[in-house]
Amino acid sequence: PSHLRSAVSSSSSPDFSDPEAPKQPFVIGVSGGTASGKTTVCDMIIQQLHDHRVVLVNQDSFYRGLTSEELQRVQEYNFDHPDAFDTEQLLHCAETLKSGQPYQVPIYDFKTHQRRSDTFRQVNASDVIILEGILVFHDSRVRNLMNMKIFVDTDADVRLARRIRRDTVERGRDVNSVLEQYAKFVKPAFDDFVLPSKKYADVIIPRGGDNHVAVDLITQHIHTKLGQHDLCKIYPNVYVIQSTFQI
Ligand code: UZR
Ligand code: MG
Repeated sequence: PSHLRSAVSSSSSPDFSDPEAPKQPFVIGVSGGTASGKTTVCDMIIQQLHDHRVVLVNQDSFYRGLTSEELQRVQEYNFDHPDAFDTEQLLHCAETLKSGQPYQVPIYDFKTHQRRSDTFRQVNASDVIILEGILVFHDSRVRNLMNMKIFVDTDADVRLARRIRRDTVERGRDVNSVLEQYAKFVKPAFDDFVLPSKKYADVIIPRGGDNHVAVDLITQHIHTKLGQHDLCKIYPNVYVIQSTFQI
């Protein structure tokens, strides 16, 4: 019956057993609170998958640029709310890459809160696509594209300490504004949107990037899946494109 067929085709697990089935990239979602070590975990996975083509797409790239009115009152802007992202575009990007087509990912500037108008990052088709960000599990359509969902679970005090260091060093903020923003937006949005999405995770990694055992287990699983997948035959050129934004 057709309702059964559509239920099967919308499954997040491609059929690896059928040799005639179209080869699709393996899509991994990596979520977790701010400064939990998501980017570090992704970088470790990418390093250990050196024999496959891996691309990392950061949800941060899909922040909407602020209007001039929003910029004037930037302290009141909630960057941790799902509406701060262009989720339709993120979905389109993920679908395009999953179908094997390249995508031009926008480049967001955290200092000006604007997208760069002069350039973008070309992301090519690959064996593995990693979607990383605080709210990548929020939208069910994006979530359903994922073959594996990882939640990086790091204590809030460790995350805040890292966040202060990163925002002052890399994102041009002062300590007071970081703390104010954390109390006003980051923490409430974590409780309201990020933490509830943890239930969708297949794997929860405690201690983030310090957890080498977890990353080993995850990459072992991906290797197994890609072996069944036999994608290396489609993409013989091995190289890695990394995100421009790092923790
Ligand atoms: P990660 N963010 C900014 O600080 N400025 C911006 O222009 C856009 C985003 C922050 C955002 C969120 N929140 O907590 C964080 N605030 O980037 C997400 N406040 O990035 O996942 O790397 O922590
Ligand atoms: Mg990051």
